[in-house]
Amino acid sequence: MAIDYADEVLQGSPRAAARVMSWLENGDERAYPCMEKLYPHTGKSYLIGITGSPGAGKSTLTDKVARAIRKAGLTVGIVAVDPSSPFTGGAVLGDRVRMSELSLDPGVYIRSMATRGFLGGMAQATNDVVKVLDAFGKDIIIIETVGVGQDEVDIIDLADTTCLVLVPGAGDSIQSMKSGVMEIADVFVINKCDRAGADQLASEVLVRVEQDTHIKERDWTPPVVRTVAVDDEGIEDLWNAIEKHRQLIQSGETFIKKRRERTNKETLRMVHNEMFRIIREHLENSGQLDRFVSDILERKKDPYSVMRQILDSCISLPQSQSKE
Ligand SMILES: Nc1nc2c(ncn2[C@@H]2O[C@H](COP(=O)(O)OP(=O)(O)OP(=O)(O)O)[C@@H](O)[C@H]2O)c(=O)[nH]1
Ligand SMILES: [Mg+2]
Repeated sequence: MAIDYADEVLQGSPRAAARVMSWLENGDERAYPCMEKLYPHTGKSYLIGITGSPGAGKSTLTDKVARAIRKAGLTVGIVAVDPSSPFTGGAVLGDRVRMSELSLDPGVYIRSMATRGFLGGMAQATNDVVKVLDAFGKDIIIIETVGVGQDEVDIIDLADTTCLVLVPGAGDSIQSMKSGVMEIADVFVINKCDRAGADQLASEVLVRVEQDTHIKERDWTPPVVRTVAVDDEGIEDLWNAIEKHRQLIQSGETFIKKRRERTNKETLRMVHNEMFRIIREHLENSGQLDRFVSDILERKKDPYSVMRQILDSCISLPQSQSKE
């Protein structure tokens, strides 16, 4: 009899979890029935995003925070998205975490994801992998991602608490930061506080947080936590800050609202991805795409009406709706 991988995941098999995650990453359709079965068992994990520039110390922090979480008696899943940065030349595929003794702890599950090759995009793939870990029963899931000012920022939509890691003297000055980046942080982490300029950076961030607090009313003022991740300094403070945020948002409306927004986006994104995949496959396999492209190049047709024609032949929505 065929193995029911979803059942195995629910029973705590790390091998089954790995299998399902690989299917997800490879766009293997066997993942779908599994995910359908796993979905009712998701929504229990708390998601922490750790984001920041390449080499900011995200993996080191992830490793240390995961230990703090284990000390608190909770289990943890770690998803490292694009952890290998050409800038640091350092940890490849989460090695920094994987090499530590954490990886021997059955209460910890580590998954690295390369950023290329996902049909539905990185955000979707990460989302899916997080779901598997959620169904797998991990209390807390940490998502490490290089997300500052890049497309991956939407990964931040995933997290319940987002920690933005900044480093003194690394060009992380607040002025140079792209708009919108500061706003994503629920907790600011000034890492590498053993370096010069930490005080200045911390006060710049504080000033900025103050300003924001004046502009918009909010029930949470992002704290600024200082760490030296390599020396395990400030990790307790960071974990406490995350816990505080978790308590606040889990007790309020924000949590429900955030999760609703996330589910909304997720549903639309999945429809978008799947629809695109189906249409593209059809156009390519039937040779229609080639013909369209030739016609467009020869100016017999234009891409605008081709797009309409393709959509009209694919979906027969009422006219008023398809025009929206
Ligand atoms: N001096 C100092 N170095 C640190 C600190 N935290 C991390 N590092 C070092 O910074 C380098 C990058 O650390 P990582 O944890 O791999 O950083 P990262 O943000 O995960 O890097 P990418 O995933 O490649 O973007 C490593 O050499 C770490 O040892 C710190 O607090 N102080
Ligand atoms: Mg890393």
